[in-house]
Amino acid sequence: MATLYIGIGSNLGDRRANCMRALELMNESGMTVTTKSSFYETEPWGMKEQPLFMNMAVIVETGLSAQAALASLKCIEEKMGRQESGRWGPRCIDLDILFYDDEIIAEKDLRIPHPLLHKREFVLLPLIEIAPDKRHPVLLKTVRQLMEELNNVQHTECKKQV
Ligand code: PH2
Ligand code: MG
Ligand code: MG
Repeated sequence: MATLYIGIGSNLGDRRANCMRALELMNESGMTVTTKSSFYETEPWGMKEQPLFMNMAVIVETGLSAQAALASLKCIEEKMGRQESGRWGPRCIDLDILFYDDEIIAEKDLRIPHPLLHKREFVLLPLIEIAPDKRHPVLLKTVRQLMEELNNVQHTECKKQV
């Protein structure tokens, strides 16, 4: 079994319901969700002119390889009706692998750890809630340390939902 960390985002339709539906589909696809963060409503990063996102992060136990997990997550995105909207455009659901155990993978379609995770408050803030001491296998810093470093250079609005 491997431990997978996944970042979830949605900024179209019923954003919370979309995230919850994705969790159900993950549970049905060999990825057992064991821990989930709160929801955070976050300012769009990268491409500003789009609706606010709802973001969360989850920890999953799985027997799937990283490649198979990626294929299953893409399949869930498709099933939920995700349309092509460009690199950072609006989407009803986005499921990104952040870490897969301590593996480092650099393939054309699969890069783990997620290459931008340390630059994104909307990823680190939910992640810090569920895995503050998880160490980034390339940067060799914990999620908490990465968040502190990012806070020194950039701040984007992320509102924890109650
Ligand atoms: N996802 C993106 C681009 N920008 N901004 C926020 N706040 N949340 C996201 O999930 C997000 C984003 C591309 O996947
Ligand atoms: Mg993404
Ligand atoms: Mg994605």
